[in-house]
Amino acid sequence: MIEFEPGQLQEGDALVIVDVQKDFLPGGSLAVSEGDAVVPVLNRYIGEFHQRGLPVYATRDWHPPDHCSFREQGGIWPPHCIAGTEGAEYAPGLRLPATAVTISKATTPEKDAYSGFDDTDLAARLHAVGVKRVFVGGLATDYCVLNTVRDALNEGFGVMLLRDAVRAVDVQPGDGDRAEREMESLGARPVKLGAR
Ligand code: VGL
Ligand code: ZN
Repeated sequence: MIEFEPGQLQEGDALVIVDVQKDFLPGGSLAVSEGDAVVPVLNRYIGEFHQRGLPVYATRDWHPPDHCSFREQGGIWPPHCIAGTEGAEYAPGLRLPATAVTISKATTPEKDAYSGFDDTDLAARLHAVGVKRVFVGGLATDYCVLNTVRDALNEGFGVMLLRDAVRAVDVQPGDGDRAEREMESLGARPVKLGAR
């Protein structure tokens, strides 16, 4: 993993925070083990980006109540992140700046979507403001982070994976580790922000 100094952040960099929502935290309906541990780490990243005038994006899983990914409807997940419910709120303590852009995703009942780029305007928004490189962290490593990173690379962005700011669902043990290796093999660089 590469230690990345905050001073190396530059114009064209953006922070993309994936699905840091209550339902993915311990106690939530689709809890990610240690999911809450990403919050203070991301707050530090948010501060470094915001302070430099670099844009911050936050995706959120924003499902209709009858989303196809829910077990009751034959899907594989317990109902989670239903639009407008408490479980879909951002993690308490996540200090998103007022200028952060929210990207709601997976809003179509009959279509599953893990990536923040899937049927959203995230790519267009990033390109429109000259973003070249995205720093990605959040939940969960093996689903929405993985798919968001894959699409970011396909869209031509450089991708830095914030290794200390992700956690995995690990439906099968090792899923998170495998996802990290896959992201690296596709071209994402695993980094963490060093001390200033
Ligand atoms: C996610 C499972 C179901 C995620 C979303 O944000 O990684 N995982 N829906
Ligand atoms: Zn979901």
